[in-house]
Amino acid sequence: MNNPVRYFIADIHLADNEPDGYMGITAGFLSFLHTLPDNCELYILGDLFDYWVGDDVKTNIQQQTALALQALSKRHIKKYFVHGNRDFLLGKRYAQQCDMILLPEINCLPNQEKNIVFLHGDLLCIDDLQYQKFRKAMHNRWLQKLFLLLPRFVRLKIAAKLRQKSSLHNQTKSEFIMDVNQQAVVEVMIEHNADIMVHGHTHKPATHYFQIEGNRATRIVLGAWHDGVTYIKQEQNSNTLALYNHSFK
Ligand code: LP5
Ligand code: MN
Repeated sequence: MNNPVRYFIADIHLADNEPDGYMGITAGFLSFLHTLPDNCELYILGDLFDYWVGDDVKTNIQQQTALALQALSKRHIKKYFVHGNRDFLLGKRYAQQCDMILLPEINCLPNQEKNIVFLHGDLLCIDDLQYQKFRKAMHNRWLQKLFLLLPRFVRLKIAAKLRQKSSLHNQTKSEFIMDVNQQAVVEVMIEHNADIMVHGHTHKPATHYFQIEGNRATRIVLGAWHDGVTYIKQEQNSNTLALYNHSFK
């Protein structure tokens, strides 16, 4: 193997409204960035922000995060971003500000004989028919263009309404419905010739082992950052990935 140290994170849900002086997600995230070794790669698998209504809405958290990510470039740390269901509108302009590369929905990294496939994870929740319908609508290019033309305060109001509706809907959905569908997992892994899958979204950090066509397969799920730091690390020149969870210091 010949790979740099790699980190995968997702579902940080950065927001502006954290109380002052509270050692919460923002502080925890910024100190995590400081601990990254020089020359590593950081893969952000979506929902970096709690919601995103356009690159032109410049909030403190957006600015602070861009500066922190941009600063990593001085230490030759490469950043990659996959959109989540909360920040799918994060655009090229902001990515440039952070000096991070925007990636498609599903991506592969070569690893030994097979690939590591990584994605946000919402695509795999196919039993949640309501959500998949909603997702399809949200990903309509024209609707997105129209939304981005709206005044900022209107966009923020719509986002707040959608968040409220989502929380309400989630209370009525079963854990099973909101989790990934195993058949969808297997299909994506076969299509991308992968024996390891990494994703977030479900907020259920765990490592799952199973078989695909008689061969061992692994799915590693990243946690959300509400309770602490959670990431997957691939050591330099190693083909294994490990999940780490610890509380904010
Ligand atoms: O996000 P989370 O964890 O709560 O739940 C997700 C799914 N919900 C969402 C919605 C997001 O939270 C809202 C994001 C706002 C982004 C910014 C606005 C950009 C608008 C752009 C317009 C082009 O993704 C949730 C899943 C859950 O994950 C688990 O997978 O279940 O899905 C839903 O809650 C969808 C509902 O089932 C159906 C949605 C009903 C919406 C009703 C529309 C009301 C319109 C009001 C507009 C003013
Ligand atoms: Mn998500």
